[in-house]
Amino acid sequence: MSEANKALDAIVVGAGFAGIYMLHRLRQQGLNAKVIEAGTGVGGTWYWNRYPGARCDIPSMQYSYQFSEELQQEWEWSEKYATQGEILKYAEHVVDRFGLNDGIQFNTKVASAKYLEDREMWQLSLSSGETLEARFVVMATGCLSKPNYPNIKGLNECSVPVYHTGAWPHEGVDFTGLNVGVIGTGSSAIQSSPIIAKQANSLTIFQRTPNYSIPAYNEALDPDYVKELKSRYKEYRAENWQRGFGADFDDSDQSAFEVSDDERRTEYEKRWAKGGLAFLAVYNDLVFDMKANDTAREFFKEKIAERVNDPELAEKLVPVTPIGCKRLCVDSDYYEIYNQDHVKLVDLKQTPITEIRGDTVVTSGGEYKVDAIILATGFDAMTGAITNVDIQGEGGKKLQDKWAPGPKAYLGLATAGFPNLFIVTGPGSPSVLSNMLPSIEQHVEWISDCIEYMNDNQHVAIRVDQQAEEDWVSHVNEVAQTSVYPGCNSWYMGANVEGKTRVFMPYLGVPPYVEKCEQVVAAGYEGFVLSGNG
Ligand code: NA7
Repeated sequence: MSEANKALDAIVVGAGFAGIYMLHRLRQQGLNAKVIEAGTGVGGTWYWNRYPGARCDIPSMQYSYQFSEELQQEWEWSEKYATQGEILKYAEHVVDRFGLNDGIQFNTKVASAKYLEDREMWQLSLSSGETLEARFVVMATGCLSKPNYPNIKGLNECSVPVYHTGAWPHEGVDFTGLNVGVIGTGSSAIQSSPIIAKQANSLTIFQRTPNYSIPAYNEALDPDYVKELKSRYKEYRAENWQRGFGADFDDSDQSAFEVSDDERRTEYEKRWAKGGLAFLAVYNDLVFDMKANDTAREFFKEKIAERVNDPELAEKLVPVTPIGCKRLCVDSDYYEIYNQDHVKLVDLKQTPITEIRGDTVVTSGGEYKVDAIILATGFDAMTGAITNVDIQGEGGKKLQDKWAPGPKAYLGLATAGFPNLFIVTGPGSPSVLSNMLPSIEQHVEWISDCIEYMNDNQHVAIRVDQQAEEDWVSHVNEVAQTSVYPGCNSWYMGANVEGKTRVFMPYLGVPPYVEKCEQVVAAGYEGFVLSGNG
């Protein structure tokens, strides 16, 4: 066998937080693993999303690895919510610290992965023309990594520069004096628009669906707070594993209706004053009971009205969907930009975009001449980057075909018909409904422990049992139905991508999920079939 197609123990696709930790774990086991990464550097979503104002909406003291006590003690975050740049530096630091760089092949995409049934090996074709073989494949491709490009007539032929927030130029873009159009009003638009508004001559925001946003109140981290938290970091992390979203949102165990209207109002004000995603945990039924959710919706409506001077405009910015149903956004002065004369909102529900003609965005109600267009139109979330690779499993079955009616994966970790192929934070796991970094660590550790177990017991292949997968997918849906989440056209449902089947993809509830993963292992990988000499 030539050097080019020498067999590896494992190939990891993607060098984001999942891929780099996976490489570290596999190397610790003495395995020969390699990461294939499309970008020129590590960081995954934080490598690509370099738009102005990009930052994490989970507090930085929680959005970090916990596998190394030294790392978490030594790394210093500067702000409550870390910027994209700082998170990228952190990822680079981790790679240097654990000597992982030589295990990553950059500038290379995995085009296809084929399971060779006779040899129980995976064969991967790379954009570089190389072919690699490995026993295991780990898809560490991220949940928000394949940009969603809208199907708008004339977009590809338009005469002005078009930027997608999820594929932002590394050198940055200077919008000084330009007339800028932003399409979309999700988190990326809500984070970037206040900064772009400062530079641009005019900013026109094209809104299809309004989103809820709460202030971030970002600030420099208080050294005393950091010191105190670091003194009990391990315990703090352990506590967070017991919380519904796997993050410290100061979770309440009270229902919104256990308190009087006045008390509830006071509590909402308190949470608002703190800002951030923790608002969702103000009552334990906020995302489960529509009536509880309605009380918070009314509160948000008032808050938006307070922040926007023009009542008619404020009305257009108020969502009609339940809070949390689409991911709550966390902003720094988003609504306030609408009080500036040079910022305009175009409500696409009333006047949809019909085409982009040259330098003009044309809607059914008017024409908007722009110098640049920003597509803040999100991602083909959770499955897009996986099905982007032509994955062919047993019997020549393609994953794209299997998942066309909706993704099916057992625990979000693996999928029937594709032996020895693992997914980090795949559909059916808490992933985007949790603090991503701890969830990534939990998956990476589960997968690497499984590989170690297989090696120790001379197992050659691990397969998902079809029935276990069906049962798990039904359970994911049942749990989702008890909540407000399936109640709107969110990317959790795949509803933002034209033609994508609408299925609620993440699993709601970190503690029961982790418990299930542990039970599966304790029961000898229940729901999986291990083959070989074991
Ligand atoms: P999101 O949250 O998916 O937002 C995308 C926005 O783009 C949203 O407002 C969409 O409206 C809008 N969109 C998508 N396609 C179109 C078309 N064709 N025409 C007009 N508007 C469109 O992506 P983000 O990048 O902002 O955030 C993703 C996550 O990253 C976020 O939740 C955080 O976790 C970080 P829609 O709501 O679909 O009507």
